[in-house]
Amino acid sequence: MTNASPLHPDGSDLDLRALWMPFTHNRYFKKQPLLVTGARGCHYTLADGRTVFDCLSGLWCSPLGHAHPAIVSAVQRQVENLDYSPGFQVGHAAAFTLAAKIAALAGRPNDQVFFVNSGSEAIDTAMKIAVGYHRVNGEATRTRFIGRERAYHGVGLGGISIGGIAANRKMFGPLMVAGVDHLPHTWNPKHMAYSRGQPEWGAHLADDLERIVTLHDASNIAAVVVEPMQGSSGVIVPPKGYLQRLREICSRHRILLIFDEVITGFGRLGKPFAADYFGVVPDMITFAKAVSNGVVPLGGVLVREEIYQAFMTGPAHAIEFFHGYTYSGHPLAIAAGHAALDTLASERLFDRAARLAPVLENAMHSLQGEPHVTDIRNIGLAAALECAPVAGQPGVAAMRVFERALDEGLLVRFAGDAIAVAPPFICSENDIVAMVEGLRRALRAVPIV
Ligand code: PXG
Ligand code: PLP
Repeated sequence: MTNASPLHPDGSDLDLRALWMPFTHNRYFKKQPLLVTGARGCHYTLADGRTVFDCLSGLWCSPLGHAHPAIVSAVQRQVENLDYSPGFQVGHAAAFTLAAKIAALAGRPNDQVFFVNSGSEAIDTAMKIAVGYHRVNGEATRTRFIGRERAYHGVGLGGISIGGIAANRKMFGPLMVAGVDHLPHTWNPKHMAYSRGQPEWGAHLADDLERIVTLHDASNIAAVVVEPMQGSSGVIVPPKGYLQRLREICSRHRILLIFDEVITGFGRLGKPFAADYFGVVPDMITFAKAVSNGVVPLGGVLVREEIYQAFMTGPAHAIEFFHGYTYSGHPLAIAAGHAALDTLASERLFDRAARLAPVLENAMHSLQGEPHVTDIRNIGLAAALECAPVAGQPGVAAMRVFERALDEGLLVRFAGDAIAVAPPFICSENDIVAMVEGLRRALRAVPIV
């Protein structure tokens, strides 16, 4: 089978057949390919020459926009000086200083950082640390995990097991980690449609954790894992008091609380971490994405000091934790991480995200009443709108809005029937207003069927 022949950047025909694209409707894409040829600031250039606004900061990972000069030059310098060095048995200084920088940023200067290459790896790593910790602590029966419905924790076997999106799980049943329960998700349009920021309703949903603890007994439970704000499933914002209640129940039963901050980490809510925003202290924080502005893959787990210390037993010459990746602490990723975090700090971009948040909130909520829209949610510099599904064709309504938004010069993200936006921190108020006006025109252009 041959494809339509989109132009390769060098002008030749491009054969699309060999690449199996991730999380993509491959057949649809290959009929009408959307190729990106460049990126600068808040915009991408497409193969047909159009420029589009990056409404989701890459896949939530590029708050500094694209081709930021500080990151470009840091990575260029690094590749010339030390392109790779193993992370096992030897180290390089910048990995240690970046770990300290992240712990300090989190206000937890004695914490430890374990570096990985993605959010999925961060979650698998945190799950191993949790189970290992209880074991070295003399509580080897604490092996169960509690996740949430609609949660996205990446695509590793650990992440899909505690994750709560059926499509990501249903094919892979036998591969999944045994012993996982799921708390209910907190989105309930009847009680919270069009809430601005945190909904008033829903803190009581955390009490389901008590039920699960009673069912299995706390002595069998390792950790509760939640995204403080559920990003992938459409910006589901925790009800007021909900996360505090989870923390209180976990502490009472000595269950570890893990915040998956792969999306919320490094300023998306206008604070370094969502833990700061909500005033809740988790035992571990998983991060990825914005830590390196998406320029070189990097992720990690921030771990409370006493968890690390618990592993530091046995003979000093012995490995304490049998885990790590070839590219843990990769020099290029670490260089990108330093440059990204230094730039976020020196340009006070968390504050800027906090200042832009109400602009995004007001603009997005002005879409209430537009065709298709049934809910609008927002927190920090992230928002989503829910489209009424086309009967029998879930996801199609949001896909049509995505297509029309592209005609308006906007690259938005659709997941299910939600459209999510999370613009770069470096964008202007005008960019946000223009983005939402483009979305409005897109919504109006999509026929109601
Ligand atoms: N945890 C959370 C909370 C995430 O959002 C991961 C783990 C996995 O990270 P990696 O780096 O393995 O992909 C994620 C990733 C979207 C979208 O459009 C979200 C993610 C990835 C791709 C798209 O919402 N989140
Ligand atoms: N598979 C094989 C055969 C390997 O040798 C390795 C690492 O040495 C891996 C998988 C794991 O790769 P990574 O460390 O990049 O996750």
